[in-house]
Amino acid sequence: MGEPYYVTTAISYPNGKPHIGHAYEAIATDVIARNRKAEGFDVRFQTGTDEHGLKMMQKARDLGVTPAALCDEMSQYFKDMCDALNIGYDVFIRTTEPRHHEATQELWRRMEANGDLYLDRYEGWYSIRDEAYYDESELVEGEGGEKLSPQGTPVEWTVEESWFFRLSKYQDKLLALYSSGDFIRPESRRNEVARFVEGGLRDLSVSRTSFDWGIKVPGSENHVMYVWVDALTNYLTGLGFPDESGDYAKYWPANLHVIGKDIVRFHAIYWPAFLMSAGVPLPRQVFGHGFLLNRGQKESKSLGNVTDPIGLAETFGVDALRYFLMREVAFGQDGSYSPEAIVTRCNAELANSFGNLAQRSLSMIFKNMDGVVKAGLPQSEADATLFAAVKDGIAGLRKSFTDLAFSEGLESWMRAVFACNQYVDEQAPWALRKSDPERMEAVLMVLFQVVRDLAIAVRPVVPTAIDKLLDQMGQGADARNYEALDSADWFTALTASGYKVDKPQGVFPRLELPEEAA
Ligand code: ME8
Repeated sequence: MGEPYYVTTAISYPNGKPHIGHAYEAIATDVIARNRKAEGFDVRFQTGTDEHGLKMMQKARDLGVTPAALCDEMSQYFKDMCDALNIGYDVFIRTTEPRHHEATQELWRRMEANGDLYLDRYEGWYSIRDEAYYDESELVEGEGGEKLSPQGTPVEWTVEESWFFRLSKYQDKLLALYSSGDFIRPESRRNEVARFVEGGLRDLSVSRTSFDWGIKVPGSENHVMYVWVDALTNYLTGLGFPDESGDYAKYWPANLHVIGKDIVRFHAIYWPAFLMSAGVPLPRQVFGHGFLLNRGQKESKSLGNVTDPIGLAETFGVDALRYFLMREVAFGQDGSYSPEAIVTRCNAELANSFGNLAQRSLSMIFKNMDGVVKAGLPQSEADATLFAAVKDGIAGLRKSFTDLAFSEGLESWMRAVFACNQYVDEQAPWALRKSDPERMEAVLMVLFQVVRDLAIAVRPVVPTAIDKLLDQMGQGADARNYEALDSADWFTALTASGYKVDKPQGVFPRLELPEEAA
């Protein structure tokens, strides 16, 4: 087994069904996990649901069910989404699990033992109806000039007992962390967070007494923990913390937390401060990806433009959706999607370029060479040039993927695919069939090899289609990682095994715009 690599998504609030943002994050993280596996790492991939807090309690109350029953039902939708999108997680964590309560209480005890938790009073404008505190700046004025919450409910100045975390103590340590490496990416987000921390940190209220759907504070049973203390700890729970042997010893500290830009502050300020306080090593990196917009607009119930990501995968295919998202959106920036954009991108690149290249090549080998693959044929300069271009394109993909620059990586891969299609046009193997059959065989064998390499390279993004293709190319399930790209003798070994190409089945169908979207 290779070096350990632990990657996580944020855990989703299951107070609604999964939306395209959840799908995007899960897909991007899955591509990272599959890419690291392909590079030889021993990968651990965790995702899950964040089930405590006022929002879940209110939603359950509105529906007339218990919060626990609501969580069971809603969490399943997120698991189903992962299955539908081919997300190969190792652990799906739910914060209502007993093991998570134990882990979070242990982290709390360690922060308390370090002198970082103290009881004080929390004061603010409280709405009993919303069960929430509001900032003075958020309030609106009622008809009679009275103060109201943004929801229009009455608020009262309320003083409540609360535990506080000494966040202010960690300002300098956090700033040192940001400047010492690439803890926060992309850089624009790091600068934002650093500016915020430089402005000064106030201690953080980390418990509530006004509701009880949460993790109890050890020794203060009428308090539940602030939901972010609970939620962030999930990354430790899934490794068996507080048991520090086994998975924890192997995979902690996490290599990468993949999250959206709206929750970078929680991951880049609170989380490392809690861990420093508890004496737990810090994760190596937090990456804040951008938001996905529907034709440039945020999805919302009131606009009626909420898309079910599972429906998109059913319409266009999981691999097409995965490819589109990784190719179209520069990782770290916002991006936009629409059915037209998915169809255009996937038809141009997957169906017409790579899919067609693979299908044409295999079908000419099947028809013109009886499916036989042959090694040791004479090589021309054009062949050597093509091998070099493909090698370059794949090296570019690997480098960019390591840097989490997926769109660039796929662009580099696409350049290699274009070089192959140009080679096919120039060599015109269909014409060589009569004029120079030996050269035709050589050309087809070059194509077989480059298609196989390009397939292996892009497999983390479109695993289902690529596995179907590699199945048709005699490439064993254990020979699909990047190590296989460096193998010097795979092709000779394949030809020696007597392998024959069968009548090929296309793996990247041309997409059509569904009628309702056209
Ligand atoms: O924030 N595009 O949960 P969540 C891309 N429970 N990403 C998006 C998005 C969009 N339109 N909308 C949301 C939470 N996201 C907390 C996390 S982690 C310890 C606790 C991302 O269900 C969002 O940024 O609101 C977050 O990373 C993830 O989806 C879950 O969001």
